[in-house]
This record gives sequence, structure tokens and C-alpha cells, in this order.
Amino acid sequence: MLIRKPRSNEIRPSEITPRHVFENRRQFMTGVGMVGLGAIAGGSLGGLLAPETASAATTLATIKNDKYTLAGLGEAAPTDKVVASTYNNFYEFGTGKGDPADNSKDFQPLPWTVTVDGAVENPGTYDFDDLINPHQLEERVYRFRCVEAWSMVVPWVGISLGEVIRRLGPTSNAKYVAFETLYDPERMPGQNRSPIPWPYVEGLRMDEAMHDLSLLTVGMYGEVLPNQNGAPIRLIVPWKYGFKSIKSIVRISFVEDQPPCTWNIANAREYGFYSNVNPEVDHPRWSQAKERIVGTGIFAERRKTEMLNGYADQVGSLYDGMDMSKYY
Ligand SMILES: Nc1nc2c(c(=O)[nH]1)N[C@H]1C(S)=C(S)[C@@H](COP(=O)(O)O)O[C@H]1N2
Ligand SMILES: [Mo]
Repeated sequence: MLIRKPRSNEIRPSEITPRHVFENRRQFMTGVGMVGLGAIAGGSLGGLLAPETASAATTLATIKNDKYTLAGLGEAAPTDKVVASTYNNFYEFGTGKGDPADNSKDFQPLPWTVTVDGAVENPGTYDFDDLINPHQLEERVYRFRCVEAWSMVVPWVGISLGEVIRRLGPTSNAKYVAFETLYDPERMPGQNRSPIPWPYVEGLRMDEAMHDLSLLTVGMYGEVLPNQNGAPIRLIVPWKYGFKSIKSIVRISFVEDQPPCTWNIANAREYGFYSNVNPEVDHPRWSQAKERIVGTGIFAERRKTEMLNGYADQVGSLYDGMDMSKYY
């Protein structure tokens, strides 16, 4: 499918349409079903996020995906929004949990482009607006489990990664998808130090990337993604440890060989390519059997970590016959 390259002088409908009209139209579109990624009739996410309008319109219209809900996780409430946006790992803005929120305040995510290359029919540099159709945004509540043995429950907003990949058209040589974060030390001050090599890179096997659970994420709690959570576009792969969910993506490459991943480069013994959440395979320095629920206080009871973070029914078959302790 053709991905539309906008002319630079084109006025985007969301820039001229009042938000309530835009959102009503969006609701109408929901009833009709999915629309094509390129053929957007009205509205663009970038328009909503543009500096002139951002303060007035950071709320995103979403389709609530009823497969991935709070109830489905057995939860009554998500993690507090303030907690989820002030307790972060985003080394590009510092290694402390509060650093990303403190040091990303002035980061301007837009304009933003994502370069698509490798074994793919539609390579190119895409404007954020051409990759993400605002009419397809879904809200999905996922449990999110960091390798450091803490977890959160977050209502993410995004679009199925597989949906986007299908339109980009990987060729039969594409066995893996590699992702890369922006490298710009002036805008990401943590990159002036090297606790890990830059740019941050990650990857998935093609079947993992195509799985419905893999979410190309642009928002959370019904609003655009805060800078510290990986604006404007990041990955969420809920059955894997959090570090697979790479933030602020500028490149998507379709490749034949297993791509390098930042934490694996930094410490291969501790962090593997797969990094599937697994209570039975301990990290060399700590147990993965339980997790602390972020925001519940240090004396709160720990939760038992579930196989594949509770998504085993959905993704377990991806690893049939694979020794998960060898391929950790
Ligand atoms: N580019 C980049 N992506 C990243 C990281 C990072 O440091 N840089 N940290 C990872 C880790 S370890 C985790 S647990 C999650 C944290 O996501 P959150 O801050 O939105 O909870 O982001 C992941 N993605
Ligand atoms: Mo993490």
C-alpha cells in the first residue's frame, strides 16, 4: 500500500479543524472500521502535537481495545499517571529514575521522521504523520515489567506494529526488525556520557514484531506520550522485559540477521536478545520470581511474576521447542 508523502505546503486537516469536530469525525470513523495508513481523510497526529496546538489538544481519541483491558489483567486501577511519568528508565536523559522527567522538559519531539530501510518494499524517510494514522489509535492496558523486578499497569495508546509493518512491505529476506533511538547529544544530554553505547538499539524477530501485542506507541493515559516516556514514538512489547521497549524511534530496519541490542552489547551475560519475562530464569544478580509494583510503597507485598508477563496464552507458541533459559 502506498504511503502518502505530504507536500510541504499542505495544510493538515487537524490544524484547521476544531478539536470537537475532529473527534466526532474520529468516532464516526471507528464505526466504519480501519482506514488505510496513507489515505487519511481528516486529521494528523503531528497536527495535534504541533507546538501551537499541543497545549489545547494533547488528548487523543482512541478505540478502546477490549482484548487488553484492566479487567483482563485482574486490576481495578492502572498505575498512577504521575508515577508512570516520573519513575522512568531513559538513559538518554540521565540514569536516575527521576532524571528523564527532569531533563526532557525542553525536548521538542516534533517534527519527527522515521527512516525505514533494509529488506522492505517501501523504504524511505517518513514523517511521523505518515506512519501513524490517528484514526487507528487504540488504547490497550498492558502490564509492563522491567528487568529490575518492578512492574506497572499502563493504558498505552498506539497502533499495532504489525499493521504498520504490513504496509511497509517487508520482503522474504526480512527475518528480524531492528529499531534505533535518536542520537542527538544536544537534545538528549545523557548521551554526553556513556553508561551504554549510543544510539540505543533494539530488535525483534519478525514473528514477534508481527504479533498483535506489539504496539507502536504514541500515547498513554489518553494523552500524547510525555517526553520522558519516549515521545513521540516508542515500542511496547509487554511480554518482554522493559528494555526491549525502545523509546524515541528514528529508524526501523528490516534485516536478515539477528540485530544488535544495547543491553546485550553492554552485558551479554546478563541481557539476551529475547529477554522474555520468565520467573524461572533469574538474572545473574537477582531473582525474577517476584516484582515490586511501582507506586505501592516499599513495604507492599510483591507480586508473583507470571510466565511471559501473563501473556503466555497469546505468545507462548512463538517459543515452542525453544530452550528459554538458553535463549534468555
Ligand atoms: N532509548 C531508550 N529506550 C528505552 C530505555 C532507554 O534508556 N533508552 N530504557 C528501557 C527500559 S530499561 C525500560 S524499563 C523502559 C521504561 O519505560 P518507561 O519509562 O516508559 O516506564 O524503557 C526502555 N526503553
Ligand atoms: Mo528496564
